[in-house]
Amino acid sequence: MTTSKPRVLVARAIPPQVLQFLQQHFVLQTNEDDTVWSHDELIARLQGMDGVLTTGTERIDAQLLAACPQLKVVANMAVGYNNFDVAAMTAAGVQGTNAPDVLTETTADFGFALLMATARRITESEHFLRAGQWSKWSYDMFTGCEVHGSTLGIIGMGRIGQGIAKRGAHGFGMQVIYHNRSRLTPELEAECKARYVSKEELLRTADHVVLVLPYTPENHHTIGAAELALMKPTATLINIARGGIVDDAALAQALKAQRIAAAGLDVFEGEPKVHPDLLTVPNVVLTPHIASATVPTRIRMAQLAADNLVAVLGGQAPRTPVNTPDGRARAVRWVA
Ligand code: 8YV
Repeated sequence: MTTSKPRVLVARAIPPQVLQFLQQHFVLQTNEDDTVWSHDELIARLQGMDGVLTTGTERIDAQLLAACPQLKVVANMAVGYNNFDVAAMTAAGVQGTNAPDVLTETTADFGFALLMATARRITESEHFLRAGQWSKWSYDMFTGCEVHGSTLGIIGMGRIGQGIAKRGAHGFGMQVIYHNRSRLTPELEAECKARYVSKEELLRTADHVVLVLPYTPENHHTIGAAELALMKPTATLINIARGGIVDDAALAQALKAQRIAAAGLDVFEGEPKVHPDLLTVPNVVLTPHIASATVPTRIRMAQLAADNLVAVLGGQAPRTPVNTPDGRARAVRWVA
């Protein structure tokens, strides 16, 4: 009897140890140059593939699914999966998976780091120093916003939001308020020392507003000019969620006019492009979508995506599914 291994495409560069692991299980096509393929190129490369490991950059939509009828599983190396058309995947019998949990604490650390950098003007003052502009100490040089004891407002209270709440409440004595689609259980609220409020109350009262919600059509421009106008002029806004949740043009205007004190952004509308006005205002800290970027976490994320591919293509349930295409699942047709 001949044995055949499933065919898997790894759409971007991933940690080499995870690539080696995948090589043991599959006939692999890789992208070690880490080229960002166009949608058409991705479709072309997916011909004959049973599974694919994606990152948030690759869009999996109805057109792609129709052009790749043999595809059975798409494993995203990201907790967010707004690059998936989940309904189309379910209808096509394609299993989607994401990579939650393994990045929660790392991403919460980064959210807090970005908040601190923004409130205390770390990058702005470093640029000033590097530019040779530091000639003397002054009492009001780079005075920022208080972090300890202030009010932390979190919009999107999933695992990462809860991690940020705990850091703020327990580490920095902050009053934590949150807004979410659904309230946490009383036990979780107590653990996070967090109080549920309306979005409007949060925007009006928080000293630091942190966005950690998933990007969905309903969440498009959750923060626009009207919401920014509700915020305190001394407040900061931190976005580690997704581009598109904030109206970046409106934010740039608000920062320029100092309608809010400062912002910290790790994600952008249309990234890797950044709204040009954000690049010219001083009171914003900008980072290139690195909230989960530590070596161990990126390995864990890739390994979880790889484990999901092995499970699904071996006829098992994935560890972290995002849909249930049961009944209509595309057949697993090779003999291992
Ligand atoms: C990823 C992220 O690095 O997990 C997510 O949702 O935004 C990041 O951790 C990025 O999406 C690449 O896959």
